[in-house]
Amino acid sequence: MVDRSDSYEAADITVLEGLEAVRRRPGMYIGSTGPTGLHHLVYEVVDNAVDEAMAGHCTEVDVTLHADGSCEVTDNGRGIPTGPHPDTPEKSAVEVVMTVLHAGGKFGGSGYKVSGGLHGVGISVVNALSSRLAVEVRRDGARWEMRFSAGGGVEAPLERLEDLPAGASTGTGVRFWADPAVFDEVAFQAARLTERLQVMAFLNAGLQIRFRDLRTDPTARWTTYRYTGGIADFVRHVNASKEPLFAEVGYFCQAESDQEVEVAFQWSTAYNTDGLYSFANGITTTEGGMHEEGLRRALTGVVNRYADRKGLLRGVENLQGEDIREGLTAIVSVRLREPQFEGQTKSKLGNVPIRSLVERATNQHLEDWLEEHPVEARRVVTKAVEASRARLAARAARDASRRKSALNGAGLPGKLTDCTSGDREENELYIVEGDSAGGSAKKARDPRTMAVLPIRGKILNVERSRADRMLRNTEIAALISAIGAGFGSAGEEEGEHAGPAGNGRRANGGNGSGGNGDAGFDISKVRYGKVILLCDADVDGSHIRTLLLTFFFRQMRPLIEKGFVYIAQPPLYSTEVGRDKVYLKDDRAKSEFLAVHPKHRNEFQRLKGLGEMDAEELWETTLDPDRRTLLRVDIEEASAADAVFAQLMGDDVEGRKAFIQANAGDVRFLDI
Ligand code: 0RA
Repeated sequence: MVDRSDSYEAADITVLEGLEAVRRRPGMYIGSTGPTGLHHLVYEVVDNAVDEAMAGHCTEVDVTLHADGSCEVTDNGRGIPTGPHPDTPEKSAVEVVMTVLHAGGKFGGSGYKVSGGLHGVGISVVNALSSRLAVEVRRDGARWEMRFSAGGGVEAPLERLEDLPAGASTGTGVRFWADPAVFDEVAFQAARLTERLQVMAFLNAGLQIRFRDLRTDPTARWTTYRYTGGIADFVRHVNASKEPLFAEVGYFCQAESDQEVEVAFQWSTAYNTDGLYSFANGITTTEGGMHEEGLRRALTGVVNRYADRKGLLRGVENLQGEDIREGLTAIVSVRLREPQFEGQTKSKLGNVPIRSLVERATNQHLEDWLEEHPVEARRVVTKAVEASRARLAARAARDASRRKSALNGAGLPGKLTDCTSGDREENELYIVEGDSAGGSAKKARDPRTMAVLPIRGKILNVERSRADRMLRNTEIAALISAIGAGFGSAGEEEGEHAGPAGNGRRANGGNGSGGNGDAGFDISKVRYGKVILLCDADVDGSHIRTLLLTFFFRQMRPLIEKGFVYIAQPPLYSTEVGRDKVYLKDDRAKSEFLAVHPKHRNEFQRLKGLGEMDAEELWETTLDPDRRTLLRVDIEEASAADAVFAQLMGDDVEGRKAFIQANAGDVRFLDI
């Protein structure tokens, strides 16, 4: 017979080895030891509570940031079992859950468990990476507590603290101190937490999640997230600053053996096509995956069939997915066993069977919705038909402008004053704000290598208009032909056309040229080695610069990615030294100047516009390659920039104003 204390020790050693492994390679379990990993600790604990909620035993989760740096998560679930654990009867279940990797799951393999948690690592990982942790359980008529030391070692065994009155609520509370020996930084960011907690509340209809931050204000109140409408409320929230095509958000769900899908949707008058948000087991899947694919495919098929059946296509042969998705905000949330997260950032759902579930559910329920909502359906189809017409018109205009430039060799806009050198590498296109500054620039430039295109006032905000309207805008048209390389992305058409779905291969688009006629922007045809934005250093100038960059970002992205786009920096101040005028680039240059000229008493003029300088001054301060400073526009991460531009240029007018005002005069924010 085995000595009981022996086996206890043996089990103990295994436990410590498990938690030791987590401490040795934290990145394997929580992704990183930076801020992302730190916040992941909180989500891991909250996910456990959300699991209880999904099992129908918990309705409230409270998250508190304490002044001592700890984070506390309490719930009103069943409470972690306090009795002996079936596998190691000498230990309480609380101890096992907190110290054994992957033991967080409910014991005994009880049927339907779709757990959240990015890697489903379990709460023991939080313990391993904390310098201290205390767990409180209300269960079996009593309040219990157990404490752990740095790395998850047992500091005090599970203790029964007090009896609770009959009928007292059950639950679990976990308070942990993230270990500064593990993390680069252990201060939580409230905004980061609340953003995720709000999404969790949206994804779990009816669940109440509260948050409070007592670190700076010990009397801070709770912020409460609770949405009885679940993801339908989520769509309403996303569309809050938009103009919906119809009032009521559409919703459907379907469950099957061990997987389920929920979809909520609403169209607005917006022109964006990236309003699809997807989740798997409560985790955001920013790279998409099978659930998104299923939704896109079915959406395209269902709307096309409906439009055709009702005679709403009016001359348009076939609506493309992008036409139908224009202005759509949709959320698809799936729950499944063993989700496979793939892709660059492990945020793409790989489980193939979920695609057909989502596709079947959408085919059936969206078709019903369209039939039952004829007024709404007609608006949706009408918008998609308009989007389709606009897309075809833009393509025709693009083809025409390409033919024109092929015929007359140049087809250059009248406003452009071109340069003479044939060497693209040394050629520069100055895009200048305003006709008068344009005039100075034309006089000041080196005509061999510098071309000047004056842009009048605010160019069209391309974020808020369709391609055909964009092309009719003379400023934009001039920009496109001056640069000479077309615009837009090569017509990317997904394998999601109406008709037989096949197996994901692309069906013919039905409009002859397919994606190939739509060459899009071709960087090899760009006529200049540098495209330089020359705008005033005021709020208007910064707005125009942002509009131009948005245009490049949306329609000529490689131009930014390949480092062709620059920002000229006209000086901010001028002052007189004797009979000479001195220009100073910015405040730093001004203080450096004052350090060198401590006795300088003359005033500093703040230069408001480019128009205030004559040609010679403009050359000396801004154009002369030997003296100027150019800022290269550098997009490190296209997707991050994308979000910033959307926020900046999208429908949220107030948010955009605030952003531009906060950043006006500071061109550095453009170096995203
Ligand atoms: C193991 C088994 C059961 C619940 C839990 C763990 C549990 C863990 C956490 C972590 C935070 N809150 C939690 N709530 C519950 C099942 C309990 C039962 O069958 O009664």
